Amino acid sequence: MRTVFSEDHRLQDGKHELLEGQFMKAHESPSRAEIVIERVRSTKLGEVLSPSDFGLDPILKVHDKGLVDFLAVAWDEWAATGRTFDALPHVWPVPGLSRGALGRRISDCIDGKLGHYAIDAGTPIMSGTWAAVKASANVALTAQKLVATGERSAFALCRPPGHHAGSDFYGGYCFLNNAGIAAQAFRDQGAKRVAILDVDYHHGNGTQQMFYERDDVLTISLHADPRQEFPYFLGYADEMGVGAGEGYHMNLPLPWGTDWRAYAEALEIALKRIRQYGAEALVVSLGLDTFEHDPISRFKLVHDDYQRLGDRIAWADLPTLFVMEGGYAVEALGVNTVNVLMGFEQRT
Ligand code: SP5
Ligand code: ZN
Repeated sequence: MRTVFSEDHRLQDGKHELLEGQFMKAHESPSRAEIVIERVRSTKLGEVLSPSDFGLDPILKVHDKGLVDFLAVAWDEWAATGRTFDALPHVWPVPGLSRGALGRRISDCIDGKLGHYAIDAGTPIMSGTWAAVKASANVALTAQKLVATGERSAFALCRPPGHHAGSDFYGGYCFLNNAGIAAQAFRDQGAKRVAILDVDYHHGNGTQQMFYERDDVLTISLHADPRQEFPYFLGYADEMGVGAGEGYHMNLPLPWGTDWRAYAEALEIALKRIRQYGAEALVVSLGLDTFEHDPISRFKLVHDDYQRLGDRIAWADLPTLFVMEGGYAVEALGVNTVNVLMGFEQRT
């Protein structure tokens, strides 16, 4: 399997995030991608390619121009106030602070704009953020092209991750939805039906929102129950799509402490639905934060389970694009990620 990777990921290097009320060292760090690419190389998984530049068009197919334009200038506007530290929001337009039928006003002030576009205070913006974010989307699109032009699978080693970013919001360490952008590219290149399987520990709220009213992209997320976990407000089992999209979204929330046994049962439900749907391509939002030692998560998957995960995904028998999402037990991240990819390849 070939991997697409860009050194530009290093330009996203947040100092801090607000996590559970405390300002702490950012978990989503450059070391994450470095350890994964090292493992890809040392295991000789396959060739490593640099991304091509696809420009903004494929991004704007699934993201609002307002968000994209904001991300491009957010740091400059923040820095223009004289602030030399990472940009984070601190106030949000919750319903009681909103104008209802009058519509959302976007403040002229950078702090108002950050609150408008961000869902959390855990996703720092700095001078290199936009360059890293664009490179991450290009990594996904380059790997997507490999699969669309005949490769059985490819690995997009994206960083920053994407699945918490929706059409018009960012957060959860994510800015643009790399998996969603890639799924849309499959559609635009002729695939009639595409499935996105999200195995990150956290609910793929951005992916859900992006495709919620569509039946041409089936979205399924296995994740920690939002009763217990971020993003709290979405990810419940009764969210199944609306309008044309009704029946084309599936949430499989699982409790803290979930191990492979329970995880595999939910995974089987997801994969059977994907087969039945008749997808022509599969995009996997590959988060490894389900690992037993992940510092911010509470599932109990072990190293070998990731090979099983790859093997099960291969059972769907579809052209498959793996897109890197979360995973914060950095020491183990290279092994766990490549275990999934090797497990996938060994079945085929
Ligand atoms: C891509 C990705 O994995 N993003 C994850 C962002 C998670 N940020 C907030 C985590 C909050 C963890 N604590 C929840 C515990 C209890 N209620
Ligand atoms: Zn996650």
